[in-house]
Amino acid sequence: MRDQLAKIRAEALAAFQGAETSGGLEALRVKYLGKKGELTGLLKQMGRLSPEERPQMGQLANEVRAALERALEESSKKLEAAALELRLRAEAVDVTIPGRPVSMGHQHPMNIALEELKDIFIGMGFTVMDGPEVELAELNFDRLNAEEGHPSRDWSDTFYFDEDSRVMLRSQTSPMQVRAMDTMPLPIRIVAPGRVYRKDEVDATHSPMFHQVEGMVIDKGVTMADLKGTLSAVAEKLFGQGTVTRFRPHHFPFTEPSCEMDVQCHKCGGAGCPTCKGEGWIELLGAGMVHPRVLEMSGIDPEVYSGWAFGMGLERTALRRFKIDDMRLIFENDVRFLEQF
Ligand code: 2NM
Repeated sequence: MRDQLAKIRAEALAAFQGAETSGGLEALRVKYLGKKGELTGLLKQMGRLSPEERPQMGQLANEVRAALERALEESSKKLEAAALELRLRAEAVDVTIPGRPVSMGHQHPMNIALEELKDIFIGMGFTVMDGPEVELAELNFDRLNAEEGHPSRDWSDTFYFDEDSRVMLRSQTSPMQVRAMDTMPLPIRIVAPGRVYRKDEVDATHSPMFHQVEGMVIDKGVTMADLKGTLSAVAEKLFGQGTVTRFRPHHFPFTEPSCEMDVQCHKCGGAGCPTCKGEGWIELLGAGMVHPRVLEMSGIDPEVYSGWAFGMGLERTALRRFKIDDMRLIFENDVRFLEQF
């Protein structure tokens, strides 16, 4: 029996060492150490031994079992390490291979113009505000002194959602100024850029959706001189130092007095050329002193506070800034066009 144990031990140790896969090793474990394995089979014959021999053989058998289990564990670890090594080598990434070039996009010309404008106003202490495109006619019209019957409220000009003309796509970003007057502590300095919607046919200078940048200042003692000084400074920052501005009288329901600001054509210096269509001047924005009724409707006392506001079309500004002659190019997003900026 001692010989048989030694034989099983030697055979099993050699077999374990020679195993090439963990599956093969498991089969060998069953063969030698399993319930019906060789070692167990031998132990079942212990009954035939004399009482003196039995404990010695028992101890020897336990030693063999322990030795085999140790060897099994070792081989199993070796196989696992080898398998891992193989996998790591197979899945290795060569970090020295040159990468595929990524084609980088860039900002849309509209976004470039908007970022420039925002930078200018932020530099002057304005806060940028964002708000809903689906708006109440109350905020878009009533609170801006455009009463029932005002031509811009007509169904042929405005996108309404309901029969009662109460919910609409905003036609200007001024409702944001109303929200600011309703909620912000005075004084207020804000700009509100965003999409606006009007029922216009598409042509070289019109689109039913376009972008506006509107702004407003309300404080004690604010005058038309602040409006002219600030907006002229914006024009200089946008179009270069020495840019000449002029203000013409105009009419808006929400401002009194109202005006439009032109910049002298940068191409011809005011002589008249194709860029300014022979005018020498290019219209940039509408503005005015916030109407006392608009202040009152937001609970601001027009005897104490005054303010000025402006609105400019972003597409038109971008067209001018980048010397583009058709607004449709701005919206078509043809990369051959966009790549030029
Ligand atoms: C314009 C022209 C003139 C304007 C007025 C206001 C408010 F809310 F303060 F009354 N917001 N925006 C305004 C004034 C807008 O767009 C051409």
